[in-house]
Amino acid sequence: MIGPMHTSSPAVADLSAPYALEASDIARYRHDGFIRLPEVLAPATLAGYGSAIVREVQERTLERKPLAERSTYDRAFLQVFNLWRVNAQIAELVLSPRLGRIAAALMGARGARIYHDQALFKEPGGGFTPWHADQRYWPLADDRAVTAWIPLQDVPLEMGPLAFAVGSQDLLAERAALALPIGDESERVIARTLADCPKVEEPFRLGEVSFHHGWTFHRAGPNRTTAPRAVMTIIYIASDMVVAEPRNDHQRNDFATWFPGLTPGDVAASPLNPVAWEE
Ligand SMILES: O=C(O)CCC(=O)C(=O)O
Repeated sequence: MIGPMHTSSPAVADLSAPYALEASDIARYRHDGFIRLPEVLAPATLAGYGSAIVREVQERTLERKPLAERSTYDRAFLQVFNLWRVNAQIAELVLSPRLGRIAAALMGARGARIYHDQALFKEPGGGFTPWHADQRYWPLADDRAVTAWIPLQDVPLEMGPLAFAVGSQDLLAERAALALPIGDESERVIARTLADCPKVEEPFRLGEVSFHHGWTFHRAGPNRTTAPRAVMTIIYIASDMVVAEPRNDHQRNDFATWFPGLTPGDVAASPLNPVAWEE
């Protein structure tokens, strides 16, 4: 593993400075289950990290089937995990105090540690991302988990920006029925069940970052442009999060992959889960 570099470049300084998160932003996140924050990262900062992420994704996705031969899930995006482990420059972004501090404040936690990162690139002509909620995949003891969705270029509507069902993290009665694996069935059932739930689907500007709760239902439209939709995501958990007994096969797989060496009841602090920010 390569650890984060400690340089004094302007990009690193940008990643250390606190973001001016307002109490009203936190209240809105808790109410809506997500928040879109403008100007979290400077375009110049993102240009450098973005090129590194694009290079790593390209190298790791050379062999792929034509879109027409893939499942709905595999048409939605190219997915590359934990680039922070293999690229010291990308580790600066993923472990950045600026993003970690926002995540901790939104979760109401003393600190934020990394669950994992994922680059999610929607290819030109790539399909929609079906409705789903992330936390059905995660063996966590409580709901203090949040994903930062970081576009590496502007994302107009025709490129498939992330869209959210407002307040859907609080649909506790519906959760069991809607917690389907991501795919055609989740798209159909969740779209039908949440038909009356307000949705937010808006373009993203470069520098804007959204944060969504683990139980917020979300999707993204297809990429109808000729350019890839390059997005980096970072999943944070509370720094004192406890690992739970897995409740399904996906959680068993996640447990083995992201919490090596831990057993249920442990604090989720394997070597793969460093703290990005703590009070
Ligand atoms: O980027 C996408 O299309 C989906 C992202 C997503 O589901 C997530 O970040 O949880």
